[in-house]
Amino acid sequence: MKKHELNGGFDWQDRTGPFRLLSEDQAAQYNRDGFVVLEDVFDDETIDALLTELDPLEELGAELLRKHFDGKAFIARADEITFTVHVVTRSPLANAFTHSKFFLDVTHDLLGPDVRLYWDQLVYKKPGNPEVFPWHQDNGYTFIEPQQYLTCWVAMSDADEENGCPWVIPGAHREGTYAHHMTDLGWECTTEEPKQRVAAPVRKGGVVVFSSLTPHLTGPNQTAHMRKTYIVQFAPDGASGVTVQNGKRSEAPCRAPDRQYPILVDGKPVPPPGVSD
Ligand SMILES: O=C(O)CCC(=O)C(=O)O
Repeated sequence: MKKHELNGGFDWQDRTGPFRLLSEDQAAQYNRDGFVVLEDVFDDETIDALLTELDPLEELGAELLRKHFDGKAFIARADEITFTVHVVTRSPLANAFTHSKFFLDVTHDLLGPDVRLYWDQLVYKKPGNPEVFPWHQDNGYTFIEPQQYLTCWVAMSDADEENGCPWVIPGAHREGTYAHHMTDLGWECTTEEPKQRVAAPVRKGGVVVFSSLTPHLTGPNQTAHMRKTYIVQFAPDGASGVTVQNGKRSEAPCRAPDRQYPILVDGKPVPPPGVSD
């Protein structure tokens, strides 16, 4: 895979302890393979309460796509795969969820003491969708510096090889961001079958934790049921989006107040709005 034009002199930094949440083995797997699957993180009650609030937002978005965009906009296709972004701005429950102890601890372990929410989106893969979501790194969508941020792929339903769980190319995160090209299905960093790929099935309430630099895809959904995930991404405070236009480099800090808020400052939790510490 070819490197991204902005990826010069990247040096992967292994995360070292002491850890608040991860075991030494889990941290070693993250450093080596670029991902770790953590099962039974959230209970059914928590996930079901979120779904009650978030499913209507997804349905609204899919309906808008059908009504005004012939069912398709950018990489979303109403009856195959939808991306419902920034739900923290519309759902107090989702906002509070991003401040859960799990996220505070896992981001402390894998990013450091000062952390902001970077992005959140629901991704629903609809029954019978025959397409993969192609190999990509999350940092291939928008180039962020530092390149190492964190994706938590929260399973809102069981995800396996039949219905479109993530697959990763282990170890490939250590080279930094690769060049991506656009396809009808999304940005892609390789069209070749990698030497090794590993499936990351996960049960409802579990989380696939991976680096923004871990190349991953999700498979087709060959079942009659919707596969649902809530993707919650965190970046170290001070991260910026980088673009180059006509040879001029610009940086935009990831600090949108309504959706890129701090969750950890100096290792201490920042409570969600309306909750005092
Ligand atoms: O969950 C999916 O099916 C694909 C989503 C994904 O990989 C992403 O949004 O980066």
